[in-house]
Amino acid sequence: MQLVTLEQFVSDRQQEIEGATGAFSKILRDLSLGAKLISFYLRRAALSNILGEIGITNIQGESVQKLDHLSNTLFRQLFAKNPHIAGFASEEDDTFTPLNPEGKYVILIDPLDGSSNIDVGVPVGTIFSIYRRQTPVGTPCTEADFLQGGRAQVAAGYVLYGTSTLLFYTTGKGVHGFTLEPAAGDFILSHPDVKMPEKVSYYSFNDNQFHEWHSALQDFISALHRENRQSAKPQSLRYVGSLVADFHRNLLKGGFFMYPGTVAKPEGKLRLLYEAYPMAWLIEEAGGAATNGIQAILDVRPTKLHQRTALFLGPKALLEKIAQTLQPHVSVAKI
Ligand code: AFP
Repeated sequence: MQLVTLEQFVSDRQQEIEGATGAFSKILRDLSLGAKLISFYLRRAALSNILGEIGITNIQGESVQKLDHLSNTLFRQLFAKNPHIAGFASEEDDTFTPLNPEGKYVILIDPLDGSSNIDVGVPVGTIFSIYRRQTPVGTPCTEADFLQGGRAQVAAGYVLYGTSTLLFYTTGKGVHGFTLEPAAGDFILSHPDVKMPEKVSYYSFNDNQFHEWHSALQDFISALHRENRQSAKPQSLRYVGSLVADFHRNLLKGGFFMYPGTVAKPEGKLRLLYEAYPMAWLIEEAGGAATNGIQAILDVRPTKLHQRTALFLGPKALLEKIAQTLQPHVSVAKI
């Protein structure tokens, strides 16, 4: 078997990002270094007194875990030293941080997604998204550089800290996955050009909110359950509660994920910029689809850094069916 490292793979494909000059390789190198360090911290977290909460609440209203803080600080420090990165925005921070005015790119990150799972050893992840800045090089970046919309991403990906540490990314030329070889300390190509199966083997959602969803969505899911009961090969429920882990399983095995809004809170829980855009691009590149129930996520216009959205991820045919079901109720549910 030929071993191809992430560094080699990216450097061979520099031209995938139009006009790239080695900057993208350096950004991915920082991302992968951050991922290796977080992977190391997570493995010995219970032994290093870095589990548990810090005692503060972040901009999302969520309690900050020690490892959230550590991961956020780590990425900020790595990116601050990278001359190609003009600014950094994180799900953990109130607002974006301008970094190097000479940088051409801005980066958005969810440093440790699913962090309520850390204390119990359940997989968590990092999600990232990179844009070419809009404002002139040589000036401090502005919020507009981060609010360009999902179709302006130049790279997006995630790291899954699971039984292995995996890094999957896209630059719009397919989705490629790498596995961390701990002895060598390198990410090695393990999943070239991933395509999502059409068949839905798993469905993933938190049905605790079933009765708060719009009735059209309740009816759709009840019908799915009925079909499953009659099927010789029913779909199985798998829900980790870490988006990266749920996404990754469904991408490789074939599945459907949703985190819809409720009638009272139609905007849902997940973040458009840090979670939905990167996952939407990845799944589209793998042959699937991502919507907010009705509209393609990548076409949803961003208005603020911490905007939330309903999120549906899965094979195109299924998401089209859901969109047809929800469309007549859009004015009621604002899903
Ligand atoms: P935490 O980072 O607070 O654990 O939230 C994880 C997450 O943003 C996403 O990764 C999950 O898909 C989703 O929330 C799970 O939310 P529920 O716990 O409400 O099901």
